[in-house]
Amino acid sequence: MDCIFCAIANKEIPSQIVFENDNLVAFRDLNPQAPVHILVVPKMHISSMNEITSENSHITAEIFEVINKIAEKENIKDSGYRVISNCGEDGCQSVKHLHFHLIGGKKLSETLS
Ligand code: D5M
Repeated sequence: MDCIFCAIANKEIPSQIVFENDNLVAFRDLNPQAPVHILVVPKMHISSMNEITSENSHITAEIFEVINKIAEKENIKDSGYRVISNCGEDGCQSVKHLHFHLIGGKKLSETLS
């Protein structure tokens, strides 16, 4: 399977990793939309939010715990931030490996669509 985020998780291609543990990796987005733009992804290949199940949802829970820690480390915890996961065609998901965008470091737009 040809998956860019699996390749990042396996260190087959370089990325700016800011956090890593056995289950997940967090790295800076190649095309940052804000001063802080980090992607948090499970190391296990899960294609999208549609594939979250009772067997793997503990990893998603862990991702949100880690997002909290990264926000603190990046100094955006108090000012605020946004977490987005695009899903499927209408959601404009371009990489078919579950990922959560952590975006902050500036006042974000009020519109989500
Ligand atoms: O977002 C996919 C995101 O993945 C998009 O913001 C660019 C980012 N991206 C793609 N390739 C890389 C690499 N190699 N390093 C870091 N970031 C990357 P989506 O929600 O699927 O539209």
